[in-house]
Amino acid sequence: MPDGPVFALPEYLRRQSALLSQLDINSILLIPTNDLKIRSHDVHYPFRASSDILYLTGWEEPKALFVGYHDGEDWKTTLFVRDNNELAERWEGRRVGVVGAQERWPVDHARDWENRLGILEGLIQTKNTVYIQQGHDHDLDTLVNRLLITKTREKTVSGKGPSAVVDPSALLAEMRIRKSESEISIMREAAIIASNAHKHAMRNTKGESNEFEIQSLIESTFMKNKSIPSYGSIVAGGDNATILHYHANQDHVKDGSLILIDAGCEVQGYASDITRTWPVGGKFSQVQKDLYEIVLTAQLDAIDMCRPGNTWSDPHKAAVRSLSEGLVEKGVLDCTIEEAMGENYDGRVREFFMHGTSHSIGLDVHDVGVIKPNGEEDGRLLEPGMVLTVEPGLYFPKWVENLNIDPKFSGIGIRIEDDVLITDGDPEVLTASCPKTVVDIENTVGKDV
Ligand SMILES: [Mn+2]
Repeated sequence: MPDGPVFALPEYLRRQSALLSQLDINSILLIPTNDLKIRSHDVHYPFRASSDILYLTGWEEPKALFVGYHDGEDWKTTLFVRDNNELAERWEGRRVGVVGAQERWPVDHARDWENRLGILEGLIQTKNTVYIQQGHDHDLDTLVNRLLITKTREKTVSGKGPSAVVDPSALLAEMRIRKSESEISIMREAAIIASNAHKHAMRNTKGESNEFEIQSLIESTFMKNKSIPSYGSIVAGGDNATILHYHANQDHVKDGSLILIDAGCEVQGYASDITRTWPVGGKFSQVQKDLYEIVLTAQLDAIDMCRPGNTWSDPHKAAVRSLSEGLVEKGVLDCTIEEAMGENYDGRVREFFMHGTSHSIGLDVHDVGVIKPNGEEDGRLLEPGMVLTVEPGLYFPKWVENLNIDPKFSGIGIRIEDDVLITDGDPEVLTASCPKTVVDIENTVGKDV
């Protein structure tokens, strides 16, 4: 049971007031955490608090609700939490409880979650607008919608009651896209643990293996460092690497094959996301090396575009251009560079690289944040404090017909992904300690020290 939230209280108070100050004082803010979900009969999926409640309060337990409202003088906050209950805690685990939340979490008041509906009904009736994230707390949604319907009618008579329901997610997303110093330091830690996990897997694989065994090397490193996977690890040998979101991880991997591992961890709520592709036998074949170098050059070119003032799509454009040049120069594609790249970065290369190059990363591995807040064609400008992935790839599935490439390339999938912090100066690659060049990889795979 935590003694308090991850960050010092003033950081949360700053975030809360940055959000609340954007709202009309005649409104109320309701941020419920995620609901518990059944996996199978009596068993739940592991609980993960909603990223927004983590962002605003650091509260990690289920059945919680953050409330902000203006009392005429100032914004006030209440956190509804499960109260202490000896019997329930003997079954399910210790709880911080109402008193603990009141004393150690960044809110004015803490209350018992069970009483939230009764306490909030009267308060909501005095407000014009309800800012709520619906879909997490069914009873709360029902209350708000009932008040909206009945009070809209009554409002015409008494002037009381809410007349609008607004989702505050976009406001939170805009705040979360820029990371604070303390968030960045946790993200560095998540990046280093994940880098070490990939290194550990490389070192401890010597020739043929199984996807699940290599997965265990990765995830045991996460666990040893008090972290968990931030998404389902992708451990894809040979042709499986051509499936973008492969997650079966059950196959044998032959010596001579490449293995593509897309796996990151979560540390105190913050994600890392790394992909490395390497030969299980420790030595790239010439064909593998040629394709790998094309992807690596594209990734380095894209990382170099991660600078303030560049647009969100500049790294992607650099990757598409670089892959096109590489594929034509190495004779993989029998066309001009222009044809490979396409006028709008949509040429033939997109047959083999069909995903985006970057996504924001933070409390969510595919983090929130509107990329085109004002409809910008090339996306918003990059700013210091933003963290994004850079992950170009090439995929030549054996089983897809009419790919129109030399069969020697088929059955190969390569992706290289790092997490990159935008700074005032050069981009900071948070996952830089994870081997990436051909030489570094060949010097690591199978070389447990
Ligand atoms: Mn990613």
